[in-house]
Amino acid sequence: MENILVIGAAGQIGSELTIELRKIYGEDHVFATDIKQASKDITEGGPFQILDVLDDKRLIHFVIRHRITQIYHLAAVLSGNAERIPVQAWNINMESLMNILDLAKEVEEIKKVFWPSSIAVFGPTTPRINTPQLTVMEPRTVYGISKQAGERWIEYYNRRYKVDTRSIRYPGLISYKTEAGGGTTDYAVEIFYDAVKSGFYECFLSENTGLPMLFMRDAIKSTIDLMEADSSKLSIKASYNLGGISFTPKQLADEIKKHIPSFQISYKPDFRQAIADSWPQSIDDSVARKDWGCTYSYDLPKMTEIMINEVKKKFGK
Ligand code: AKB
Repeated sequence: MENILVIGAAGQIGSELTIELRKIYGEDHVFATDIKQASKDITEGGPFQILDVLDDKRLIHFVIRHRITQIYHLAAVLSGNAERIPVQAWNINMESLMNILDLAKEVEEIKKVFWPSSIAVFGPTTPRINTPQLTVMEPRTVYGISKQAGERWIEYYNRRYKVDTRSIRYPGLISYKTEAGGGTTDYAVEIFYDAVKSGFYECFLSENTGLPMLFMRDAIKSTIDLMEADSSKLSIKASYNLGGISFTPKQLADEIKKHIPSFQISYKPDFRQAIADSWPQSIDDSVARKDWGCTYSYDLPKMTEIMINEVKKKFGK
């Protein structure tokens, strides 16, 4: 029997992943935690507790008491926010990961650990089109540096201590349940809220900034598929590239206009433009496809239609 701990369950990925994991493993077997209160469907749909991943003593107590067998550690300071508090962001992102890795090394019951990496591990010297799995990685952001170092650490614990770590380099994630917070790809979520609420969006990236993105349903499915894959098939011990769909703000705005013809967009790039310009425009995920059969179901038109309908429902429109 699996007992699963989700750290960061109130966040953009955690709030949807927790619900899917509860469908698979049973609501009493998926323990949601966060440093902030989660939404009702998380707190009422199964066990939820306020827990700080940096508090290693409470963490180990929790893991032993609930006989945890798998950990999804999703808590992190994202790219935009991390640039505002670089040292603090580094400490939070790295200390939390090291706590989890040490825990998984010490507690025999813990069989698998999932930790998200990001396209932020790449930098301006990386090939930007169809970025390969193995390539130059010279990230310019503190978030990217923490993800790159994290990848090396999870691989180290995997090889040296046989901790079964699994990871995906997420592109920008698009979802309607919980808004993103502090990332560079967040424009692709905010745009839907503003399009529905006011019919206007001021984008903090320029119109032709291409970035890889992924609809949350595909991200959740990929995450669970990777965690359920036979470990002998996984050739990558660091983190898998995931491509999803690549588009620019202008292409997304044009797609939104098909549903809301009066929608208007203007462009006022801020400090996040330099971050986006250092990231890939599209990703080669052939290794993930080969190793564990990664596939996607949502393209730009399908994702846009669902986002608009769901955000409209949220605002009673
Ligand atoms: C961010 O923009 O910081 C994140 C990411 C790509 O990891 N969404």
